[in-house]
Amino acid sequence: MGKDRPVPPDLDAPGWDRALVVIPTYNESDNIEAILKAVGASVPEASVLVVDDGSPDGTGKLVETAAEADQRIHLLTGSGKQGLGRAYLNGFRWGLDHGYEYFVEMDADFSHDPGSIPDLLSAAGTADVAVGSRYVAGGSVEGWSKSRHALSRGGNAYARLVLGFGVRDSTAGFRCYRRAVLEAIELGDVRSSGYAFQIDMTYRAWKLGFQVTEVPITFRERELGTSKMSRAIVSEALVAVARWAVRDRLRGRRTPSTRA
Ligand SMILES: Nc1nc2c(ncn2[C@@H]2O[C@H](COP(=O)(O)OP(=O)(O)O)[C@@H](O)[C@H]2O)c(=O)[nH]1
Ligand SMILES: [Mg+2]
Repeated sequence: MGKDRPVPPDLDAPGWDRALVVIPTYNESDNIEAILKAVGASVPEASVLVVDDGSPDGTGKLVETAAEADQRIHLLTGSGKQGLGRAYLNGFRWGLDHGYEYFVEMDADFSHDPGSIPDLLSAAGTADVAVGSRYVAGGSVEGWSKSRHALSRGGNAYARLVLGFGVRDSTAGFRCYRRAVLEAIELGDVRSSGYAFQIDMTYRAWKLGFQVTEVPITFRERELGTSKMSRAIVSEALVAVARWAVRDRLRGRRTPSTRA
């Protein structure tokens, strides 16, 4: 067989016009217009849903204006700052109701390169969850101090060890879920926010037997706006991981179910 023979398109595979990029925002007026443009340039066929918690800096207004000019841009407004987890859960429900197949999570602050979205979508086309990973070969972080790096690496090693999955960057906020995963997870049971939310969703997908794959990405610390990361968010994750591990050990359920 000639190796130049074109690969026939998989007609059953849903196209990226059924991809929804969900971006949670709180006070991202310095970044939001540019990130919307960059996402549109990287995956023109995808839709974008910004989940803004009524940012006092007017982020929501900027999104409204962008949405008037581009029908692929949507805004969901939360009532007050409710955290990253709540924003994503509301965004996922909106996307499930609107028939999307691929759900990309990304930050508004350019820490996640919109140019990597196609890599995540491609990987999610064969796996169920594609995690944009800093900690697999080819992945990296730019702009972090040694101590910030150690916190992230340590937290990830801890989650992997305690929960028993193989994912090296379970706190990553740049990822893509297939619709089936979000339908299978009881979204109403998910209470965590911050980094705990990302670990929680990874652990739930893995326990349900979905394939979680990691795609190398470069994470860059933000240049504009301010981080909402706090000591409370880190503590929430550390405590939650221990609690889930103890609960599942008591129930004798620590290995993934097998999916056909
Ligand atoms: N809707 C919403 N978005 C949030 C909230 N907290 C953070 N974000 C957004 O989540 C993304 C990541 O937050 P960031 O502060 O950059 O966290 P860091 O990267 O861990 O420092 C950014 O797009 C934020 O604007 C929140 O309470 N509600
Ligand atoms: Mg950030």
